[in-house]
Amino acid sequence: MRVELVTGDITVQEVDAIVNAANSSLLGGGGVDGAIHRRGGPAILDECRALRAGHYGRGLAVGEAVATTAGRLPARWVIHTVGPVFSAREDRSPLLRNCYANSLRVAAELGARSIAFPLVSSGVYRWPKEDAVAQALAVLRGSDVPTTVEDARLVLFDDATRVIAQRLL
Ligand code: AR6
Repeated sequence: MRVELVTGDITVQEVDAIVNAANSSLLGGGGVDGAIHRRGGPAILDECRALRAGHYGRGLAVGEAVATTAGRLPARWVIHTVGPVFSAREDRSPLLRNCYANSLRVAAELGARSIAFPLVSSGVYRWPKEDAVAQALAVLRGSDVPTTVEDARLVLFDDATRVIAQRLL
């Protein structure tokens, strides 16, 4: 799997699947989540509501991933995942890595060959950006997740974060 760093907005990425930094409710929020629902239109929220009415009655657990349509976005699917809220007292990094690994597994079930990830947990959930990049790359550059994905993009929202990521890559 090729790993590429990109600066910009995840909603405009022309890939098979984009990953949403969602919350357990699956019913929307700010940051990446807000941008995806705004640009993708109501079809995404409709499918999220259907998930909540079915298998995900209690919502999506931290570290798990589930797919919906991407509505009007250029991508075919949105893979929703829930990052952990950063804690200085407790190491929640295995949960953060699960977000990437489980998103790749869902991508494999869909047959997606390209995927774009935001830097999960590094916004509202306050994960320090440099470590968030390190956790993402540990999974994306590791070889233990079976997937159909050939191209993975890590989409950084600003140049400062991209510089950090470039150094780590
Ligand atoms: N494209 C790419 N990256 C973005 C974009 C965008 N359009 N917008 C923000 N970022 P966040 P979290 C960056 O807060 O920390 C929501 O309310 C941002 O600068 O979107 O996992 C959900 O509903 C940051 O580096 O996700 C949850 O309640 C990174 O994306 C909660 O926030 C992630 O920031 C999830 O918080």
